[in-house]
Amino acid sequence: MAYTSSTLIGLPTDIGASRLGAAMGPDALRVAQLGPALERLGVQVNDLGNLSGPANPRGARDAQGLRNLAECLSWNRIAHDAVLQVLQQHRLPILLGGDHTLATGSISAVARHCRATGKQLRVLWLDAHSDCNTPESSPTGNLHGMPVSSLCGLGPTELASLSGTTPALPASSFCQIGLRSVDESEKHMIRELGLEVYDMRAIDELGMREVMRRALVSLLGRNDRDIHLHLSFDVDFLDPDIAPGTGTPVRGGPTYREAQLCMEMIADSGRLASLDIVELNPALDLRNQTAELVVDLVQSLFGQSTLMRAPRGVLQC
Ligand code: EXY
Ligand code: MN
Ligand code: MN
Ligand code: MN
Repeated sequence: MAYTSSTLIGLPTDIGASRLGAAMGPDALRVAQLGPALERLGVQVNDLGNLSGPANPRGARDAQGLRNLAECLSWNRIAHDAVLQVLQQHRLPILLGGDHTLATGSISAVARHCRATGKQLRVLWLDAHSDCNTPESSPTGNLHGMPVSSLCGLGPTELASLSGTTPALPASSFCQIGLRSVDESEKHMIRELGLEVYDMRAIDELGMREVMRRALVSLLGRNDRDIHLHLSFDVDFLDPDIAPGTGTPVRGGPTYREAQLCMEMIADSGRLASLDIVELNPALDLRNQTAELVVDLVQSLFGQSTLMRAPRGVLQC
């Protein structure tokens, strides 16, 4: 790993979602022993606890068609500032959401940090959804369906400009994996932005190993000091049979073994430098099994393997 020190940032909000409950995500991950699990792998962990922000007013859609924009903006500023501060301390931030709106703030901070340090940013977006609606196209007005377009400069202006530039990063930095619920408007947006997408059909046809090899190949052979790999992990990426604790489940997602391989191959790249864990909804979970599964997968992401492996930075395929 490039980083042996990590900071957990709890952001307890469901401001961007329709269903309540993701606000309890950070504590469910602590109950599932996320910090101690990382410490067992030799990572030094610091937990900032849960940061505070505005309550969820459960607002109706405004004139722009958005719900809770002001509160979303506050939460994303909090996410941005916390993630930036952790990066400046040369630690690996782990954002504990909270809904996926928070990735706007988190990735805006990562983009700002990469600009300041001359690094190239790659964002892996694990999700059942593409999250690239705009205020004009969104069928729901929920801001957790818009972070990718916001980061690409097409969302609400206040969110799109959080990183200090608009867009925060080029659309070509993104790679989306696991998609299986994409609105018609988003299909056009994916094409317009030229997003690199491996949907579930690609995983079925190519296998997770080849999908991850393609997703990571551009990072290899480069000095890891020049690369920043950010993982935005929406829990609804996982098949709901193994991960029921999420607000927008979609059947037909990656199995336990596919998800493990995905995390292991990211670990093997040796480039992971920041992480969002979002959309865990303990109110919909069964005995915290989804949180426990996420902790299990994050251990693989931080290098846990059954046998001794080759040095990091060597993709095993
Ligand atoms: N595409 C739908 C919308 O824009 O409302 C559903 C979005 C769900 C987003 C979840 C978090 O990934
Ligand atoms: Mn740094
Ligand atoms: Mn999402
Ligand atoms: Mn999703």
